[in-house]
Amino acid sequence: MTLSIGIIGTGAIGKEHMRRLNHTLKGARVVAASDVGLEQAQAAIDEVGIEARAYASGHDVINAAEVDAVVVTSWGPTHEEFVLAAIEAGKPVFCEKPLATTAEGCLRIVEAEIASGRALVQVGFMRRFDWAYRQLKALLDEGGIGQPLIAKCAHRNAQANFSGDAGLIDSCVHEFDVMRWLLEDDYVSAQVIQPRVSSLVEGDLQDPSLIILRTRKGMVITIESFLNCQYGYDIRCELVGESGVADLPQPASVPLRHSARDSLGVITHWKDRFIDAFDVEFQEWVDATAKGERHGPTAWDGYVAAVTSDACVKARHSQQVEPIALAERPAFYR
Ligand code: NAD
Ligand code: ISE
Repeated sequence: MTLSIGIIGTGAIGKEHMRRLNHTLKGARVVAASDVGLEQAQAAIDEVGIEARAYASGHDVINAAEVDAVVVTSWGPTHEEFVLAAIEAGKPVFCEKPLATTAEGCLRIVEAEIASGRALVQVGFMRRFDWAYRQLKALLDEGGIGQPLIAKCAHRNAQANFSGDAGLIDSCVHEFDVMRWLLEDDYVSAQVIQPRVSSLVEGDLQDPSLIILRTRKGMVITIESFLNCQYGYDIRCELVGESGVADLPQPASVPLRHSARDSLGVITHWKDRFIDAFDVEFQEWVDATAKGERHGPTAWDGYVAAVTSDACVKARHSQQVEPIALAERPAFYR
């Protein structure tokens, strides 16, 4: 069976996913697309080089008879509306992060999905599908470092044109999700510490930042968020356990000795660092969706990430340790 997909939002990542669904993966094809206007959707269809119909609105895509499942890759503030409409139409929906821009919005999706009685929603937290994080998790699960005690993460973008609190919401949301998955734990509090701002950052962005999360099982997690580190795209995670220390494996590159230096290359963009993770994430989603099964990060995971982002934003402004209080997890997501 080939899963026929409608995609809403044909910007940077929308086109990437159109390409991978039609040209890289098996069992799926994009048959419909929309953006803010018909022309934008048609231009993306032409650029990617696929046979698909352009629609004027995301709701038309969701309700199109030829569409079995929906992928939402439009701007964050539009996600809630489209995910709710897909649930209403009874169609499986893959939504890029964030699931919604507020925790309340995520809860509305959680409630709608439960009311529908079907597991329809997956959130695009692709790090759970990354080979490096999967290796680290396998080592942890087999007791390779004993009980984990401390995690030290770094999320560095070469340049990101963000303002305000966007780094805590749009960027670190990946750590908020992947560390819960890796450690099988939940957060209880957040603190955000600001060093002086890099002189290479423009506008009101406080960059870099240091986030400290405490977990229910008593771990401490630090996340250095640096959106304008200049030198590359660099994702780090060191786990300190009772009997050993494990590091997130890094992508391979050709070791080079040249001009009196011994060096390794550094990737410069998330698209390249996580290209394999996106492929695995979508292939597993397509396979599970075709079988009517649930797979991957749920609407509940989207909600927890949003609550964590909210607590971090509050902690940055209050300069206090802020609690992370979750609603009770519904049986549907246990
Ligand atoms: P983008 O600005 O390049 O593309 C967004 C597109 O959505 C634009 O083409 C815009 O015209 C369209 N759009 C806006 N409102 C719309 C509407 N009502 N209906 C249909 N289309 C609409 O942004 P992007 O970088 O492609 O990001 C899109 C989403 O993907 C964001 O939520 C972002 O956080 C997420 N993202 C995730 C990752 C990841 O690593 N998982 C990476 C990049 C982006
Ligand atoms: C982007 O939207 C992503 O999701 C990337 O994974 C992240 O590293 C980057 O900071 C975000 O802007």
